[in-house]
Amino acid sequence: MLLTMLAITATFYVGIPLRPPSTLRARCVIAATPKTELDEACNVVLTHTNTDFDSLAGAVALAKLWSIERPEVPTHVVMPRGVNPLVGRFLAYHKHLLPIRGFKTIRAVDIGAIGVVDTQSANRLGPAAAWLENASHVAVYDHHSCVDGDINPTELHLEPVGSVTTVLVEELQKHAHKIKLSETEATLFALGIRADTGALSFPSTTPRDGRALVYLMEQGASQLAIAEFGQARLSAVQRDLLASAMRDVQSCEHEGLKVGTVCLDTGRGFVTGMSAVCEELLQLLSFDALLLGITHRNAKQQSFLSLIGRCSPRASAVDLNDVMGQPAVAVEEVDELPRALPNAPPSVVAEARSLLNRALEHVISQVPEQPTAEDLMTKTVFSCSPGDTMEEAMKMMNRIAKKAVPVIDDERKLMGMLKFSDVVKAEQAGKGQQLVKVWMRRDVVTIAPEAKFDKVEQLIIDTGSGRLPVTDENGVLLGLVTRTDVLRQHRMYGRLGRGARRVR
Ligand SMILES: [Mn+2]
Repeated sequence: MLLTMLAITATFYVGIPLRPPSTLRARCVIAATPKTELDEACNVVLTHTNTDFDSLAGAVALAKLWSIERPEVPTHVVMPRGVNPLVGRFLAYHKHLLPIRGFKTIRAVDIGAIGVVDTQSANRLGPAAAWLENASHVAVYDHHSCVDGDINPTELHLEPVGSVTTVLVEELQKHAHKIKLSETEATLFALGIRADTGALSFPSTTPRDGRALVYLMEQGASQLAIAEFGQARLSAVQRDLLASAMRDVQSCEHEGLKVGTVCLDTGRGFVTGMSAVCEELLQLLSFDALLLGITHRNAKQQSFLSLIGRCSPRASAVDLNDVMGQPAVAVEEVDELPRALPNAPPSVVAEARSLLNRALEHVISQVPEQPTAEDLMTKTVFSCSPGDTMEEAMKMMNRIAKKAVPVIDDERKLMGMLKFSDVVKAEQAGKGQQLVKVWMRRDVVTIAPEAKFDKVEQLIIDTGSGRLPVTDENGVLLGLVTRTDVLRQHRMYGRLGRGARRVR
């Protein structure tokens, strides 16, 4: 069946790009192997496969650290299999300035100590995993907690920071009197920290990452080089695929989140850097969650599907690891064929779409139901009556420190809103004895108690009033939803507890 033709590979977040057939890559490496550098005792620091900036920077930093901690033999940095496109571009300009050696140029018997950075799993070391058995000493530096590593290290440095480079820069900083960083090193380390912390914006970022970045700037990290090499640039092929994706993406709303799915076909083999395309699409079309499926074929015309998922901070409840981790089990009939994929056989298109739909259902099942206006609102609301004088209203509003209060009649029916600025105006004009009903604003936007959070949020943002009265079908005031309630729902601020309601 078709199913055997399709393999699922999952990448998520600043994704792990899929690798091209390894045979091709291996052939290149063998051809480039110099024979003269063999037979030399050394230490080795390994990045993980598909090396990203954090693992390369961490590895170079550890090699630098070992140049003073283990000075007897040289320490080489080895990237066991493949680098991501950003790192590839950086290396094209800087490789000669870094202590990098090809995997094939090192004999296992020559290796003393091995350093592993940015992972605790042997299967992320590609062919270099075999070296671990011979090593006299294995040091692991990582920042991923909650992973079950299968490397049994002699020393483990596991720190809850945003990037592993931060841990090693802190170590180097302790030896600042002995070793100076080159501009290239400071720049690479800064790129490592920026990549894994989203330039200090990801939730996993800590003050330690910020301090390490400041230190690297002081050590001469080049802001120009960071701007040049830290930014993904779409290739012509990536741009074409992005254009197709923008045309064909299907979008749905679920519990206030905009979720998109799109299936693309490369028309040929694997295309690197599709996670950058996914990211661009998410930003350009303001999706909260986006699933991108890409079909491609190998030299034997076997079809593959790569799935990439990205989420905005609003979709924090979605766990893409969980979605992508699902096995590609039985595929049932597909009722609707997408317009995209002109180059792929229809059967592959249908199967890819079906797998994508399954992933979409999984994402949707993870999104919690939104709270309603009734869930969000404050029920104990200060109010005044239409018959109160402006002077009385002013005294009350000064006491409770509110910028506006609802005006309700004896049956709690909402008559209007009274603004503090109007109260002040009345006072200044000597009209403090006039009644509230003369001054109150009658054109008030209200919301029903069953309205969902996204509607409430949109109204609060659009009206700019900062508070929205919740009324029943008879116009009776039930409560108020405020900006603070909206912010609290987004959980951006840890200290926005109940006390924060007092903010004017
Ligand atoms: Mn990392």
